[in-house]
Amino acid sequence: MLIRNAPDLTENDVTPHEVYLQRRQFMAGGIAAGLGLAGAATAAPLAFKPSKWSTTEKRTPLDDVTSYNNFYEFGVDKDDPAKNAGRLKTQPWTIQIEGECAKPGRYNFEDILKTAPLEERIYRLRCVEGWSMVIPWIGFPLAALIGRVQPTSKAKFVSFETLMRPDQMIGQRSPYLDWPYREGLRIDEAVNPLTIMAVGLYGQTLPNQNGAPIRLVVPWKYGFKSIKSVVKIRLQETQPKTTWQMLNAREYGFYSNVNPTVDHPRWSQANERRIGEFRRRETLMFNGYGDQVAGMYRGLDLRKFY
Ligand SMILES: Nc1nc2c(c(=O)[nH]1)N[C@H]1C(S)=C(S)[C@@H](COP(=O)(O)O)O[C@H]1N2
Ligand SMILES: [Mo]
Repeated sequence: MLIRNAPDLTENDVTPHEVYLQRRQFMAGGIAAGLGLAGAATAAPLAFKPSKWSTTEKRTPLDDVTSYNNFYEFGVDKDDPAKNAGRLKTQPWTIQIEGECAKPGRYNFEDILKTAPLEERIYRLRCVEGWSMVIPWIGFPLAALIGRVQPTSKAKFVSFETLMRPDQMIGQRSPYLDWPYREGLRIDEAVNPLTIMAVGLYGQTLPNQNGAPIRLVVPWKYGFKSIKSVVKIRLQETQPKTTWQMLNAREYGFYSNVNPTVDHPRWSQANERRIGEFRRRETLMFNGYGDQVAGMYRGLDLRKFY
């Protein structure tokens, strides 16, 4: 793995999250994957109700939502997940829920689906790299799942892990990230009504490249917080380590709230390109969800806790 410093960069070099790797090593994995099953897993329709939390903004076309992705387990380029995620087996699937709760255990996906009625949540997603989309997710509040396992008073944070399966996730054969992918939230963020576990989009089960069969969606934070293909959730007293923070703590903090006034050390966060649009838009504080979430950060210095 090779991480270059800012002065060596040209615009063409600005690849996802500035992670660089030895191209040749990676290409070898790509060829192997090409022999496997490419393409999307079969999508199935889902029943859901609308939600008052949905934006009325124009939705990003399904084609863009499924073909322009970050999912480093399948490669670092935007088209890699669509090309390589088809070989991931998402059945059977379980989530291990552990730590500070009365009902820890291994919950299977079908059981987790019964946690709460499915809703459509049309949310903006703002990637830290400067692009955004509007995605009609189908999911249920994470608060409902956390409620089910009865957290103890020591549950101050929630940590999440993605599946580790290098034979099906070719990116995991290279150590450019410290696998498995990890994320975390404060407990109040986790149970905020905007925070959902998504199991579908555009009315159907999730395509593999979007994090099948179940992933987190936290719409007021940069996209990388919304961890895909979750297999482990832990309630804990201490703040968890997260993948991007472990890679570069100066550039990626634990909070990662969308904030146009705090630049990434190497680029501005003041505006963004909505996928499918030409003119850049102004980025909104908390990605436009301030009315629902700003109260959680009252008194917190958002320059320090970025
Ligand atoms: N496990 C895992 N989750 C992940 C990522 C990843 O590489 N691995 N990428 C993140 C980033 S950077 C973004 S912007 C969103 C993209 O979600 P989408 O592809 O569904 O739009 O997923 C996030 N979740
Ligand atoms: Mo991202």
